[in-house]
Amino acid sequence: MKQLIKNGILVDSDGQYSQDLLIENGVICQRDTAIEADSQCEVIDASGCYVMPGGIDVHTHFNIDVGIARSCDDFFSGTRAAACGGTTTIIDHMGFGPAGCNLHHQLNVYHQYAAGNAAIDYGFHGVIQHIDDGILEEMASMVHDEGISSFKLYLTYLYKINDADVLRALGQLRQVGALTTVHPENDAAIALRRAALVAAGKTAPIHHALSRPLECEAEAIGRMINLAHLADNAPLYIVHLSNGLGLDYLRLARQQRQPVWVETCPQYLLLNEQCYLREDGAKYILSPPLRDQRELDRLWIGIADGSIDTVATDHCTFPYHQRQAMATGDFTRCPNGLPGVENRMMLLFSHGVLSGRISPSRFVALTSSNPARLFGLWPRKGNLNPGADADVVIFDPRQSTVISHAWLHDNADYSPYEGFQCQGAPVLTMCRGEIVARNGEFTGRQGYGQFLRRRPFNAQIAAKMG
Ligand code: DUC
Ligand code: ZN
Ligand code: ZN
Ligand code: ZN
Repeated sequence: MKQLIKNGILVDSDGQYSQDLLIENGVICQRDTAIEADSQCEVIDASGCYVMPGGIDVHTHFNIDVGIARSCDDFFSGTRAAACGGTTTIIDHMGFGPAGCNLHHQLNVYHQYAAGNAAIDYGFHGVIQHIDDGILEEMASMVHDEGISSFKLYLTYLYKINDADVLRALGQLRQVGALTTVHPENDAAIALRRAALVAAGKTAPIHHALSRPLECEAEAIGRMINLAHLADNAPLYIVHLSNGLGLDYLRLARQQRQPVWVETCPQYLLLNEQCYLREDGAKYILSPPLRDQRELDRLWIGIADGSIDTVATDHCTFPYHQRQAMATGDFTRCPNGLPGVENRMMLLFSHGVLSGRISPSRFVALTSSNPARLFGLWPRKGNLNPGADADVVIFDPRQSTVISHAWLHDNADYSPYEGFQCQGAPVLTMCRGEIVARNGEFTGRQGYGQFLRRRPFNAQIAAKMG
């Protein structure tokens, strides 16, 4: 089976080229100017469009049990929505398991969730919910036998770990070739503020934001940077950055050549804390919370100047009706998280590329190449070079859309981006040569997605990020 994508503008993280792309059996076999189609070739005309590596969303929470509720997108509905939005690979963050469970326990649970369900390729980030000798010992086999080369620690929530355990985890993960990722928020500061707000009867959605201001996040980012430095410069990845002060700490560490990287998400670039003052403010409760517009502006500077490395979604869906029923006006009872896996690519393309903030190449770096390089998928994913999987998204910059939950493919009952105008739309998504979405419609198959055994973290590959 051969396919030829003709007449488009090929974009990778290095530049853009008037080239055609020849695909054979799901793998890219040639990229060149004016490739001739032979009789067995299916020809896909990409005139006027950008042809880019399929999106890699390295932060989703499908089917996650957050203790008070389970998110409503599973590995099928979540990956179906991702495919329709131009994403061909996701890496899901495992949720917490039973107290005391080991790393392989959660891995088995997640294999069961995803196998036979995912419509695009997938991997998992491990979760460290406690540290003991057994967990430290298991880490090597998770990386080398299971293909799990990144893990997440939480500094808040039920299974937050203390600084000594953070140091032990960072040191061991560095040694076994894994990247440590972290949800950085200062738990004690949040608990104190939250208790004061609740005691004063202040439980509206805006008080969620006031209970965990940006200092709580920035402090934890600064602490993690220093702990990683202490752990013999362990590689560190900060998830879902929402503020400029944390970014400044990261810039300082990077200037000193510390191996630290950072992700942000469309919600922190495009939605501000005014959302909490709306009548439907509960739709926007997530952690870290949405911030003041000045923080959004600072993050956009980081998107443009290269100091932010990836854009992922943190897709974690609780329907509005469930939020209302559970919260009954009290933010502390509302499950946290926003949907968005289907809109990441179009939002960043429209508000980043077509509004002139970033180049098409930088878009590819943020949405695909950098994630592949950091998370052990390069060179199989994240590029359009011969030998790579034929994971491709074709973006038509002439198409405009208004986002409405009515045409999205997740299981939520709302979109936080309802009514957003987007210029440019993904018109075709291909995962290993299979067309899994066309013009916003799902054309793939439940269970088509393959588990990706990721390579160990590689500092040389990470150093070449765009
Ligand atoms: N924050 C959320 O809002 N939801 C899921 C997990 C997280 O860190
Ligand atoms: Zn988080
Ligand atoms: Zn998350
Ligand atoms: Zn549809």
